[in-house]
Amino acid sequence: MKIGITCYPTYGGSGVIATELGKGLAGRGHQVSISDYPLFEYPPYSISLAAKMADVMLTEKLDIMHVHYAIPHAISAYLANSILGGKGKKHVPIVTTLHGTDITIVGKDPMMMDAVRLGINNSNAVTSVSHFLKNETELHFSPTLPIQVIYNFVNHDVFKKIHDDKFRNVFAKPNEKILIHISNFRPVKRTEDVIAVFNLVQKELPVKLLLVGDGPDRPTLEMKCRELCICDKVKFLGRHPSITPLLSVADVMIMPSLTESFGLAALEAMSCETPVIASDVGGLRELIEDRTNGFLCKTMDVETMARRGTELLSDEDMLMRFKRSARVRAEEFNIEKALNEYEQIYWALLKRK
Ligand code: GMT
Repeated sequence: MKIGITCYPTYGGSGVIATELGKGLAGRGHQVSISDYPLFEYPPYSISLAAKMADVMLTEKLDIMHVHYAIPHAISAYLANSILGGKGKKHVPIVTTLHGTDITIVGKDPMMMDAVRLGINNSNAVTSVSHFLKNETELHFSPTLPIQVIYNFVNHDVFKKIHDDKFRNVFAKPNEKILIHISNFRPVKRTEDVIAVFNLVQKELPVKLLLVGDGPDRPTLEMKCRELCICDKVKFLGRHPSITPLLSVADVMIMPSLTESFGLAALEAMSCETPVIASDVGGLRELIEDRTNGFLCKTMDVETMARRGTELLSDEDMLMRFKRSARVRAEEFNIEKALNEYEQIYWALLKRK
């Protein structure tokens, strides 16, 4: 098949999933083109994108256009098909994968409601990355199409624990534990809770915190660390192209988000044998098994998160058990399964064409 894939060219799980899906499909002999046209960085993004999509659909004779996010990508794809229709050309079937932010946050803005619905209902197939997101979408948008859940995945050979004591020594002494948080530091990630939890844990045991990523809340966090006098224990590492070495030196990840439609960073951590203390929300409930390979705590309940963190980090047997179980659980979210499910959708649409 010839498949076009569109995603946000930014740091984030949806871009990772779209890219890995493209690589996986190419590995199975499909021809895949991923849109990374530089014009997309500038307004009017959706219209430029639609024009580019129509061009690629036509010149590459695409069989399928797979877009990640309803807004604006599904709407751009719909527009692209209208451009093709205007030229008397055939529509290309659109597959839309919902990743969350447009549904859970922007989608609830009444102004955007109809636009999101337009994108979803003009797709030929819609998938979501968790049951939580499927239910949210059905509740708020009453889509006309059934939504199929296809869980996110990781490459378990890439996200695999690397044993490197020398690298670990860069961040912590042998007697110190390491907590890690990775995100884009948006308010939804509750990074202030990461600092609050860490502050409580570091009062109980020797521990360091690695903060990976960047975003709007970072300056506030840096100030908070100064206020709490914990700067020597917290490392702001910024964005990293390869996070496996960092996940591998960490003992526990903390993800106190207000919501996560899936929580790909948690899956990546688990694949590197790093258990996760997370909020009991969204898709995280479908990934983390509470008290087995992580802890699910009430959102913003930093005391409980800190208690669980201290408990886990100070009990070597329990920590080993959780680490092993995290990897076993992560292996259930594998790319082959996801590729089969996406391919089935593509073939069914091609048959209908
Ligand atoms: O969470 C973000 O800010 C980034 C966003 C993205 O576009 O990657 O993440 C969303 O999609 C990921 C991939 O499916 C999910 O793992 C994240 O849970 C989801 N973010 C939210 O729901 C807040």
